[in-house]
Amino acid sequence: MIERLAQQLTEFDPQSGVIEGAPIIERRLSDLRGSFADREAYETTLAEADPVIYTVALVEPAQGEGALHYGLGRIVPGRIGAEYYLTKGHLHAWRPAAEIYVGLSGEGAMLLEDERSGESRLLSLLPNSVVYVPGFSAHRTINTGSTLLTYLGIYSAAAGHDYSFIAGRNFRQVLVELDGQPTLTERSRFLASLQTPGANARHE
Ligand code: S6P
Ligand code: ZN
Repeated sequence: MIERLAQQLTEFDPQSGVIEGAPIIERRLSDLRGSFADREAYETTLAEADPVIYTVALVEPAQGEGALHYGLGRIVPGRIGAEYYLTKGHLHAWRPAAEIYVGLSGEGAMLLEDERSGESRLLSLLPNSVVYVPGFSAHRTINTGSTLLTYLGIYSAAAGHDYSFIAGRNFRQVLVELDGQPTLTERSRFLASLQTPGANARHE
């Protein structure tokens, strides 16, 4: 008899972020302390409410060499100060492990940062688009739209998550709304612009 894997076939609902039978990780604003650049805006918002920023439904049908895991991510729209709602971001504990992201709904972006070169790259995450995240890349997903951003992330069961990079110094770049447009700018430059009202964080 053929042995069938648990969760070999699943159905998902991007609107609710639910995959039948899969556990859901819920990240609220309070779980994202240190993720957003504008600390004052973060504390002010958190004093009023602690909304769910994103959820991930996790499917782990098998373990071990060659096996795959995947997650259904769902980020609500919004900003803390000028910075769009985002995921914490991580490197894979097994650094060479790549990942595939498939955009399902909404408008967003993936910010990648190569751990070895420090190089940043911003890639659109849109419905019917696929983003390849190479190994050794810290990656974070960002909702730049006004609706839910949903996607599937598919990765090696052996990849693992390393969040210490983010807890340490965060990404070098931030994606902020400037003049109504998503704009990638250096974190240090953006932080300096917060200290100097009227200053422009844009690269001139
Ligand atoms: C896992 C994959 C995604 C993220 C999800 C949440 O390798 O990249 O499923 O877990 O986008 O992000 P984070 O940074 O909170 O794990
Ligand atoms: Zn990942």
